[in-house]
Amino acid sequence: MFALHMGTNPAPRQGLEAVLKSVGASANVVLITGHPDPDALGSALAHQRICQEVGVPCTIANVLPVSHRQNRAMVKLLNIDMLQVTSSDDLTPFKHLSLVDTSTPEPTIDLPADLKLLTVVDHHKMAEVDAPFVDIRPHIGASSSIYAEYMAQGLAPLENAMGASRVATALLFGIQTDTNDFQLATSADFAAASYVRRFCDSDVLKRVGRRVHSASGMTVLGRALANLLVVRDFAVAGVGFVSAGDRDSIATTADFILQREDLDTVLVFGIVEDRIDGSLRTDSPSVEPATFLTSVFGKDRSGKPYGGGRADKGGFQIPLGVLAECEDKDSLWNIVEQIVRSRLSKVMPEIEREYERQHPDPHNGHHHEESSSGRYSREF
Ligand SMILES: [Mn+2]
Repeated sequence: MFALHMGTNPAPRQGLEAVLKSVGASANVVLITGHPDPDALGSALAHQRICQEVGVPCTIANVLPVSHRQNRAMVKLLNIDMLQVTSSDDLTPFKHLSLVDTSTPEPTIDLPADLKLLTVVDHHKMAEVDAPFVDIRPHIGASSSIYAEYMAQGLAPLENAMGASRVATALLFGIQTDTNDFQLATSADFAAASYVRRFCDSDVLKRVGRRVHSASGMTVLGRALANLLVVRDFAVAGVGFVSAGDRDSIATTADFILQREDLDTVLVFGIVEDRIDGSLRTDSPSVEPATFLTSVFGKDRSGKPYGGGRADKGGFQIPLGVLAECEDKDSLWNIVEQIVRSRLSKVMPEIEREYERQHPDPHNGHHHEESSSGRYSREF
């Protein structure tokens, strides 16, 4: 009876409050989908605070680790307490599930059959979700903006001092991150940000806001720059083996290279655990990341594309299957590099020629083991 769609109801916040109050003291869990990012974390903290106000015990949980260094700094400096869930057993103490910044539960874990979906607050694509409270607003820049709006409208308002600054700071990071530092912000995002800003912890804002690059992230960047293949305004760079904890350095490297003035599309890829993992960044009005990645890498056997994305960025993951067991890391990397290059040359034939030009081999144009041996085998 409280189901709300697309924020058309004049005051979704009353709906959320009523639904939470209706469950009494039964335990709620906000299970974050994917690697926790600032928007999910900000929304989760806000949800937890609202639960506290209405007397519902609420735990924030995650399955995948916080992988981006800046996000780890945020979790640490804001003291965000999360339950690390590894199996569905960890979720049995909870009666109700709340989803923030997504309408799909984490797919890598089976949910207990009796865990009921209670609330969904999201700003991604409209989805058919069956829950007592659903507030999905595809036109807003961040889920954190939606939660900030509930608070501004009087649901656990930040004016009540208790724990306000960490929630406000997390919400601001969420809005800032998902709107690309406000470049994509709507008026609702600006209104939300200006409401939370005055409650923020300025010191934490300064400390987390500083872009942090790890030493290994710098190494990834260095490898990418050393291996950059440029064809007109497009660049591709393979970075070799990257540890799971440093996966985001592939994305930050692509962001960095895109700043080169003569480039408008950048693809960076490496091997992370048992897959090829890559990031695409583009400023080009004619490149649509999801379409580009599908035309290059195609789809898996179930018809799902290996990559996807939004207007200016995308990512792809291609499982290596049994090849991942290959002990000879240099050979495996050579194969992966060759595959990505040959896939790209389907849409951009000049790539192969540019590679040959950069790697002249007097003996055989197709073997480069000697020149690349040992360069990428060390994971960092
Ligand atoms: Mn978001």
